Amino acid sequence: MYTAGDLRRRRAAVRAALPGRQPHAVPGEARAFASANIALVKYWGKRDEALHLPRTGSLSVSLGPWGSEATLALTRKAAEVWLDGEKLAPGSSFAARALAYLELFRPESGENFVLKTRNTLPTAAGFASSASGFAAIAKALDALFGWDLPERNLSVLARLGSGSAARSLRDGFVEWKCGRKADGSDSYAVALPVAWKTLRIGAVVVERARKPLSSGEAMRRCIATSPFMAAWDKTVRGDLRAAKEAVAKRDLRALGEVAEGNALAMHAVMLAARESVFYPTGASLAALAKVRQLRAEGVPVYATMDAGPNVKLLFEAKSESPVRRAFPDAVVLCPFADKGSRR
Ligand code: 2P0
Repeated sequence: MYTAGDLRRRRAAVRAALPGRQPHAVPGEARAFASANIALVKYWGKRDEALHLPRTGSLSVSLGPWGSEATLALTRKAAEVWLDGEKLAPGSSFAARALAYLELFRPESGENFVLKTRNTLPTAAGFASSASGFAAIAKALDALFGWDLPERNLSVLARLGSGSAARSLRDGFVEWKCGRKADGSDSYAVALPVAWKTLRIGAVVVERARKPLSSGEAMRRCIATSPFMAAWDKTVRGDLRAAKEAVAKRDLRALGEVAEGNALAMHAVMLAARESVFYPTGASLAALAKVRQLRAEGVPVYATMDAGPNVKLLFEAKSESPVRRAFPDAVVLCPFADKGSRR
């Protein structure tokens, strides 16, 4: 997956994020939880593949109690990866990715990891779990080895697992800073100090099958072939400013317009790639049309989509009834629900 040079750079990034600390043989196990997140201004494109460094900043909202839990322990036997109570074959895609990541943190004394992950995301909601999964693993490493790392360093470590995992260490609104440095030490996420209790996220699942093309692959193709990539980078910078302003004012209309426009612009970048990447299905487009219809009827609801066909809705508590009537199967999440109430 990574060249020898990439691996050296990844190891150097890990060492830099662990000042005065290192992995060492420890008894026992450590458990940690991280929330999933939905990008309102998307991360789409890397400037550095090995370190998962983005071309632009991005902004997300955390899903609070919905995410992933990771439990880590060391063993003298073979490494193991478990997902939701099932032991995965080492070659399966999540196990291979997780083990390649954990390899960066093996103690010099040679122990392997036993990783058990569990998702608290409602499976019916169709959210991706790689962001919360890798953020939970980074937190569990911190707890297992007793590092007590600053959050910024943890965000850097999570990013080396999956880019969007950098944003999954904090609750609420989170900005992942693009950074400028080649080693990525200034590309980490920070929380915005805004609580918005009435904000709701609706998940409209139109397809459960795995996506045919990974987002990493799709990003690469867009960078190599999409004529809209340069316009995308510029669009994101403006959207990021506007979205932060809207969040500070808790202005759903302003935030919704930016988030919906940003998501569709990202899909336009993909549509223009050669060969085109097109994740939405007819059912996704029908859901988007329904969102517009609701807005025309005076219900402030906005849509966003990631690298897949499912649609996520953004609205406030006061619009919950008409939104639920229009999307009876939607799973409605409260990102600012009190911790613990919905685990
Ligand atoms: C995001 N996505 O900002 C964007 C929007 C998908 C669409 O981050 O290759 O799994 O591990 O850095 O984080 C999905 O990409 O990619 C993603 P890698 P990741 O949420």
